This record gives sequence, structure tokens and C-alpha cells, in this order.
Amino acid sequence: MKNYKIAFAGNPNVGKSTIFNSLTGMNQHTGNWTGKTVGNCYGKFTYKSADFTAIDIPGTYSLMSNSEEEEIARNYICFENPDAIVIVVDGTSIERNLNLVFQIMEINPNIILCVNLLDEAKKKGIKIDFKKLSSILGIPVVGTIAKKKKTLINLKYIIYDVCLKKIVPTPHIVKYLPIIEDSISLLSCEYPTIPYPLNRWVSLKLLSNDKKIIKTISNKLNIDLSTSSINSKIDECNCLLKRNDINSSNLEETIISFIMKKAEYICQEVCTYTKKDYLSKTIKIDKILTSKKFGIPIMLLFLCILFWITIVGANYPSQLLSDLFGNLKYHILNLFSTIHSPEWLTSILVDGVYQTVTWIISVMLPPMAIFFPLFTILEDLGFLPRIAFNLDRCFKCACTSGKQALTMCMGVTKWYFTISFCD
Ligand SMILES: Nc1nc2c(ncn2[C@@H]2O[C@H](COP(=O)(O)OP(=O)(O)OP(=O)(O)O)[C@@H](O)[C@H]2O)c(=O)[nH]1
Ligand SMILES: [Mg+2]
Repeated sequence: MKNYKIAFAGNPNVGKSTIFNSLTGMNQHTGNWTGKTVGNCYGKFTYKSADFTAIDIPGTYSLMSNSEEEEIARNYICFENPDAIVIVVDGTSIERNLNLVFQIMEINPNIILCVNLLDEAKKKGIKIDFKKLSSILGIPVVGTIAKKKKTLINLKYIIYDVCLKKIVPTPHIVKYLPIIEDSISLLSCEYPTIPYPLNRWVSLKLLSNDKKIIKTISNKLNIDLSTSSINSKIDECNCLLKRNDINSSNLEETIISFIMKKAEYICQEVCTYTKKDYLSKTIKIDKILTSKKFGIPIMLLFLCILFWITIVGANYPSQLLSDLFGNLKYHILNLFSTIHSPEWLTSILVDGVYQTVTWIISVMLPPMAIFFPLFTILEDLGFLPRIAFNLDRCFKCACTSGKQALTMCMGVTKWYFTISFCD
């Protein structure tokens, strides 16, 4: 019996892993900050006696691949040919998420749109017309609340139908300027073995002269994209595009602007906002927490408070535990002398094993028991993603992204615990 491959793709932090875990019974890491899933994770489930392999791929905002995990996501979506791709989007910000949806549509037509976080959307007074969204996009659309398992029944049902070709999605791909469309058609004739719509995407990559992706495409699809006939077609297309002020460096921007316009139009058509003040409040908080003037100072203040509570607060339970274990050691030593245990054995068991284990517990446990719940509160308040945003530019200088700030915070705390342990 065939085993169907389903990929869970989407922007970071939209609930892909939560859905994946729920369907497969796996335990992928989830949490309220971006970039938790950094590699593909595989799981299996069965529905109506059909077998499925689900692949949880890292979150990505686009298929341009700016980081290693985005490259992993892009390579899977583009070259692994899954039977269906479930694109998970955030029901509270469909417009922003549609960018990736349209990009994936250009690669694999077997798409299911899963609008998740509907509970959050409801809280924000956002109503979505799924039928209309489905007919505008030409693909099946299903609404879910990943934390509630029963809301995933419809998703399983649609996955089954798409994989068994009972439903055939016909994505309405965004059409760009006629001159770009003409260039795409002209180039696509050069590689008839690449199926539609992937050939469109390959043409766009050739026109934007994205050397890294072109090399990957050539390797993965085992096709030579540097033949003289393709090169002369590219030159011909570039001449045509130049006449319309489009060149390889602004082509991508032109395309994205078309996609964004379409996304805006779709949102106007399918979303209704019943609590306008809720949105404006979030926007105001966002503006303050991510502003150039207040963003970094507020972030530093919060992190200092977090470290201060952890370090100072942990001293008291640490001392208590240390006294408790000290008293206990006295009784244990008495017990060992009562049973006339040899000195070397007492030394190994009490001064070695017992002393080390109790040191670790009394020094490490209290700070961890304070730090991690505090960190979780910041995570649930949505402050951590904003920290990541604030520090992104700074971290880019070290060739990494703002997301690493969170790992760094944990690193600093671990470093502090280790130092205090050694003291
Ligand atoms: N309220 C609510 N929270 C959700 C829902 N789905 C997921 N979450 C929460 O959203 C956060 C992100 O979920 P993940 O499953 O880790 O998201 P992801 O898309 O895998 O994230 P990355 O791997 O970083 O790309 C977690 O805290 C989840 O518990 C939902 O439907 N409603
Ligand atoms: Mg994940």
C-alpha cells in the first residue's frame, strides 16, 4: 500500500509542530517563539486505512532561504515532491502569511491551506470566510485550533482526499506584469521535463539571476540550466524586461509587490474585523516594544529583572537546601559509623557521591525552577519574539539571526549557574 508524504510548511510560530504532534503522536518541540524546528522531523499516522508520513519542516517567511533552516524548508518544498503540502497560516494575520502561500503555489499545486490559531483570531474579533478564501485561492481551506484535537478531524479528511486525488487543488497562481509572464513562458519552453508550475518558478529564479538557487535546482533536478540556448533566452528576456525598467535585482521586489497586493485584496474580501480597537491596541504595544527609542531599553530592563529575580531569589532556597542536605549528611555519617563502614567507602559514598549530588541540587535547582517559569511567562506574553526582532540587526553582524538571542539568554543563565556551582 502506498505511503503518502505530507509536509507541514508555513511561517514560523504558526502551530505546525503542534498539529504535527497531534496527528502523529510525536513530541516535537513547540513554544511561543520563532525557529524552534530547525530540521525536518518525520512521523507517521493512519487515516481510513491509508498510511501517511508527515514531515514537520522548519518555519520560513519565504522561499528565498536566508538561513540554514529556511534552506532545509525550501529544499523540501521544492525538490522532495510530497503528495500534499499543508500550509499552516496564522488566522490572526492571514495577509502576511499569504506571501509564502503564493510562493509555494508556484512550486507544488497539491496544497491544503490550514488556517490555525482560530481561537486567537476569535479573541481579536477576526472572522474568516473559508469558502470564499478557498474559491479565491483554488485550494481546499480548513480552519483549526491545533491545541484542540477534534478541530483537526477536517484537516485529516482533506489530507486524505487530496492524497487520494478525490480533491484536486487548482491553485490560482498570481499573474505578474504581462512582460514578466511572457518572459516566463519564453524560458519555460527550454526545460520541458520540469512540470508546471515548478518551471515557472525556475524561470523566475533564472531571470533574477539567483546563482545559489540555480545551482541547487540544477543539482536536485539533475538538469543543466547553463546551456547556450537557455543563456541566450535569458539575455532576450532581460532586454525585454529592461525596457520596462525591470532588471535581475528588482524583479524579486516587483513580484513580491504583486503578491502583497493580491494578499491585501484577499484579506479585504474574506476577513471581517469586529473588534477594531483590539488590533489597534496590539499595534500600539508592538510599536513601543519594537521602537528604536524604547525597544532595546525595555528589553534590557526586562532581562535585568529576569536575571535579578533568578539570581537573588534563588539564594534563599539554595541556602535552605544546602542546610537541609548538611544536616542530613551528619545523620548519614552517624549511620555509617554505627554500621562500622570502612573509611574509604564512607568517603566515596558520602564525601564523593552524596556531596556532589546535593551540591548540584542545591545550587542548580532553585535558579532553574525560577528562571524557566519566568521565561515561559515572557514567552506566553509574546515578549520573546519581540526581543528576537529587536536584536535581529545586531545579530546579523555576526551572521546569525535575532532568534539566537533567546538561546543566548539561556546560555548566559547556564553559564552563571555553572560559575556559581564551581565557586
Ligand atoms: N492559542 C493557540 N495557540 C496555538 C495554536 N496552535 C499552536 N499554538 C501555540 O503556538 C505556539 C507555536 O506553536 P508551534 O507548533 O511550536 O509552531 P511552529 O509553527 O512549529 O513554530 P516553528 O517551529 O518555530 O516554525 C506554541 O506555544 C503552541 O502551543 C492554536 O490553535 N491556538
Ligand atoms: Mg515547529
